[in-house]
Amino acid sequence: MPDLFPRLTRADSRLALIVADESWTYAELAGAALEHVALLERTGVERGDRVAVWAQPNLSTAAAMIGNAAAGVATVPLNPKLGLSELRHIFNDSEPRLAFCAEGCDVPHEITSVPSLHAAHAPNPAALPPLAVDDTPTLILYTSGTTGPPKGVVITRRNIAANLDALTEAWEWTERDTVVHSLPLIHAHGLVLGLLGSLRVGGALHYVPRFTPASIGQALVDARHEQTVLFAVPTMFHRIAEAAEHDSGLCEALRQPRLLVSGSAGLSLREHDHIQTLTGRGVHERYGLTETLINCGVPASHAPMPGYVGPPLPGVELKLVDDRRREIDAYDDQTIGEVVVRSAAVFAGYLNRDDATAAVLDDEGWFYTGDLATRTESGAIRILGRRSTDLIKTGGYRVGAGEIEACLLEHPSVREVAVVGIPDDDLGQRIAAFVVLRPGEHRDPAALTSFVAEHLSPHKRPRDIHFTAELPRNAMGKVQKKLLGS
Ligand code: MLC
Ligand code: AMP
Repeated sequence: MPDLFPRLTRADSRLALIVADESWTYAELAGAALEHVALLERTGVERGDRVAVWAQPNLSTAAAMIGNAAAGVATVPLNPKLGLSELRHIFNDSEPRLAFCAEGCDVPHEITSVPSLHAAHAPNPAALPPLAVDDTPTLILYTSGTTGPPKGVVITRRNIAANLDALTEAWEWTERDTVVHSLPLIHAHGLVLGLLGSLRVGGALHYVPRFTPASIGQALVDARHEQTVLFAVPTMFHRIAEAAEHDSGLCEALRQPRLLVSGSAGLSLREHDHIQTLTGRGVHERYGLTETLINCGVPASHAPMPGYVGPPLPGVELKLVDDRRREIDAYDDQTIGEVVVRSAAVFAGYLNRDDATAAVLDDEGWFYTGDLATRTESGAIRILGRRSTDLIKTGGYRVGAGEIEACLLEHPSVREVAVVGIPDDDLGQRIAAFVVLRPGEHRDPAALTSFVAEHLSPHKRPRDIHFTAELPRNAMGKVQKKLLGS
């Protein structure tokens, strides 16, 4: 029977996870996960339920997520910095039976409708029973749309296995690899690829709890006797490259990994060049979405392809379509179409949102990404932008303009607001809000920024606030966002 995490079933003494200065072997992780399974039983959590897990950088967090998966319980990972409004929405929508937080970590907010539990799992060596690769929901990943609050993307065991196996093939990823990363454990990148990916291939993950260029450099130095692979978003590569300009040790550390992999947003040609100039080696890009996991990637056997995210991964069908969803045949790297994909990794739908699912997933299983791209003669994809300007990618995080607007409209001083993404060398896009104040209110940009950071998450806060007497509107009264911030 196909098993989601074969090495946790074998449970040997191979190092599985390092978080800060603590580490567990596969056997220890399996034992801790089984302890979590027992805890679920004691608290009455059953197969098919959902359990929220505060994604604190801690070994017990990983044990809880694996334990949930083993018990047939879906994990709802929670950003430790979530604001109360967003947390309320996630809890109301996903109705978790329990919220788990690793002992010693702060739970930022208490919501009394959901029992909350702090625990530290013990690494007593054991073996996990096999986890059948089937359609059991395993993760509910909350992600933004253009309007409304974030939607819960239901990811199954089969989605995870299919995508990780495709990446394993493309990247020649094996148990000899140690992945180094510092991505939050709440999204496809850090959680599915970074954590579950390492565990599925039977390699190790060296998790860096707090991203700085120096902490990544140190992790690479610590792992210098291993074969490493570095995963990061473009903002991280940008900051690492800037720091490496004055740090030959960091340049040297960047030369070590078998692969440097960038994703979650486009890595600019300038950044590719910068890293190549500093280190003499390039970055392999891959492209995906929460709903589809990873669709394209430059194979390890191929040189990096600046500007391109590579061909579709094995098992991923990809087509480009026009505005009316008609297929475009061109392989000329010029004709632009929307990327549409079909694969075993495509999600099982949005939780409680059949309407939203139907809008992006057709009857034949094709998922409409909203991303615009061209395709070369050899099938390599070049991502050029998104259909909607209301989806902002900032620091690799997807943020909906509508969600920030709705939040700011709750602030007593705000009468009208429009949010846009402005090109930014560091963040890719930075969130900018154009605000019309109520009469008599005074301009306090810091108060508005903090309002969003506290109600939603800090990464959703506008970096620029522009006060304006009115918003540009067309004859129909619709705000013309193209006229803002350009
Ligand atoms: C600042 N802070 C505030 C604040 N202003 N807090 C409250 N109120 C305010 N007004 C605090 C923050 O809490 C944080 O605290 C600190 O300032 C810095 O926050 P930030 O500015 O938001 O972080 P930054 O340094 O810009 O982070 C950059 C980054 C981050 C690259 C580390 O953006 C990141 O981790 N990105 C990864 C996103 C990701 O994983 N995406 C994957 C999506 S999946 P403190 O305490 O932290 O200092 C996907 C699919 C695919 O896309 O293809 O992969
Ligand atoms: P998310 O839902 O956070 O996973 O965001 C998915 C979006 O990130 C995609 O729809 C793309 O717009 C963007 N994205 C991910 N990887 C890349 C990449 N390598 N190049 C360009 N855009 C990317």
